[in-house]
Amino acid sequence: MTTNQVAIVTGASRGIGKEIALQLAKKGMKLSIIGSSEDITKTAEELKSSGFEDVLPFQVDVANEQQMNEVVAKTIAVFGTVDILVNNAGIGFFKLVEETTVEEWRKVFDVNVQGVFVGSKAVLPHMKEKRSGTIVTISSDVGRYTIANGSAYTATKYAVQGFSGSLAQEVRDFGIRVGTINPGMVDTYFNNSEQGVPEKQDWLQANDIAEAVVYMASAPKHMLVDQIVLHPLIQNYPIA
Ligand code: NJP
Repeated sequence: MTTNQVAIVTGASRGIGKEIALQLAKKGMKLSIIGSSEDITKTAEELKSSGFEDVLPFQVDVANEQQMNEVVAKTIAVFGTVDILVNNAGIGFFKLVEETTVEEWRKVFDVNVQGVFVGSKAVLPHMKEKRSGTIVTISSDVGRYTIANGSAYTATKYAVQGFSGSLAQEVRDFGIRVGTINPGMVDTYFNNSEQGVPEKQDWLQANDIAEAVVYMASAPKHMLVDQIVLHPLIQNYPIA
């Protein structure tokens, strides 16, 4: 990864995405950061007050194709290019199938799956034209194995794995790398929880995921890091 590269990070208002934005800024990258709430402006202000001037905030919904196309167009107009897209925005809830409503099912698919499709589709023409680019999607450990009480969320992350694998093969001849990061439990605000509470002190930290993104994006051009799987040591999960 060289300085002066340009990244778009979705879901950067808080949690993992905010830390990814900070770590990429520290590497000298110019950033467009996306969130659906006003909090995205606060994140941009925090980054700027830490000395990272090249940050554009966008309060948009990742599932909205027109809005995401506008983000990419504005990023290219201001910063000149897009080198890296981090599809991080995501939501989750954990319920029995019969307690899950169709509205909840649609919403989680809109953000977690359509958001990844729309964001990736928006950057592809530019990346194909310049014959380089990296698309990193924050998937989940439950994109690799199933859990009870999480059917909708788990289904979205399996969908994201299928999408990313297929896209990786579609664009490798254009010098574009597509990979996923599959974390276990991470201390964030996910699923309406609190970040930094004592119960989560042994979980993965947002910075652990941000460092994996930096590794994936800064790999030598001839190398594709397909997938990074990481769990907290305390998490009991099936090891393949
Ligand atoms: O969650 P949280 P994480 N359009 O709630 C944004 C995956 N993951 O950091 O919309 C645009 O702290 C929201 O901003 P705002 C997970 O599936 C996590 O943990 O302004 N942005 C906020 O910045 C997800 O893909 C764990 O409120 C939207 C961010 O998304 C990723 O990690 C485990 C949006 C969510 O921050 C980041 O989640 C795992 C929209 N429509 C995978 N909707 C874990 N934490 O344990 C939400 O395996 N956002």
